[in-house]
Amino acid sequence: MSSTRNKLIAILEKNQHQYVSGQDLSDQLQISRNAVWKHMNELKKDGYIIEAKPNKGYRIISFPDKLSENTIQWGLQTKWLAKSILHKETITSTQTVAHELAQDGAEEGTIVIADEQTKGRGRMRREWHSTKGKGIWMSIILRPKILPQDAPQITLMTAVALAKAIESFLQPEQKDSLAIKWPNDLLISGKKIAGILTEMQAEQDLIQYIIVGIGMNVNHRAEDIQEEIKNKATSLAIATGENWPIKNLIQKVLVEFEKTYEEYVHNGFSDIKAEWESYGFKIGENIKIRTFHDCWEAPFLGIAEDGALLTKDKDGNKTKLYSGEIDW
Ligand code: BT5
Repeated sequence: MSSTRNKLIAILEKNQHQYVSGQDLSDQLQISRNAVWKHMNELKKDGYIIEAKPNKGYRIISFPDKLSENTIQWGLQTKWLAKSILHKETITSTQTVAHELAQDGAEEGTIVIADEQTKGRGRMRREWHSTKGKGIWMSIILRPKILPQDAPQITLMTAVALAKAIESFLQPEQKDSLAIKWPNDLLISGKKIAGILTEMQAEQDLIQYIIVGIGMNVNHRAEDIQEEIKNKATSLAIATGENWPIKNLIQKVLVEFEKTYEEYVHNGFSDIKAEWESYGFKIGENIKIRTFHDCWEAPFLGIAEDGALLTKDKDGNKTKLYSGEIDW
């Protein structure tokens, strides 16, 4: 990715309603006018619509809807995350491809993102619907120095980052509708808009890598949501009545993810726990809990210092749950 091009986009974005002369651009970017022209052509290939008027200069008419490595990276305010991006229009599962890249030594912060997945998956091999161009289907490669048993905290940390990113686009009166459902779902008005899948490759006490998969329903209309999940799933567009700028949302997700992940790696889980609980769905209420073998109703008391769900067992004794589901 060219940092010159990144600066060029920033200048055009700042001057959206006026022309910027080729000379001005060439001075600001310290490149020849011919080089400015070449960069403009590259931008056009990526879907930017740019007007060029003799004696006036350049003006951006519209930004591309389509995603590409370039459009995600331009204007992205992260330090290390997504410096390496693999974007595909169609992919089986971004998780599967991210595993392959990680095994081949891809560095921490590499992301795999697609417009559509043909074999998107949730936990326990459940299917994850990934409608083309409507959502964020992305996997992040991480190499944290934490113990393998702490890896589930990465799911909770990711949920906090996603909640913050989404919240920054919501109107004040919409913010209360957003919640994190333990352990890996984001809900809006009680319906699922995002799911997180954290997968790990580890040897004894050493994590080789973690892949965090993020699936988020963004611009689905009601008819884009599959029949079998309609009663439980929605999209940001359906919930808010507006189309969302997917590229900007991806960039915000990446920025919040980087911040929250650094906070977690440096300070541990305790700060994240408080933030998580501020979004926690049904804390203090009775919930239906399902584990592999069992199903019961008990109060949701919050999450523990290590991220486990705090509740009561069937005999009313306080207990910690590390895996399972909450029905809602
Ligand atoms: C999850 O699993 O919620 C994790 C989903 C992770 C998806 C991402 S997309 C990028 C990356 N690549 C992948 O292949 N996966 C990751 P779980 O908690 O098991 O929930 C799965 C259940 O959610 C399904 O059984 C359906 O009931 C429901 N579901 C499927 N697709 C959905 C969607 N698009 N929106 C809301 N709910 C959905």
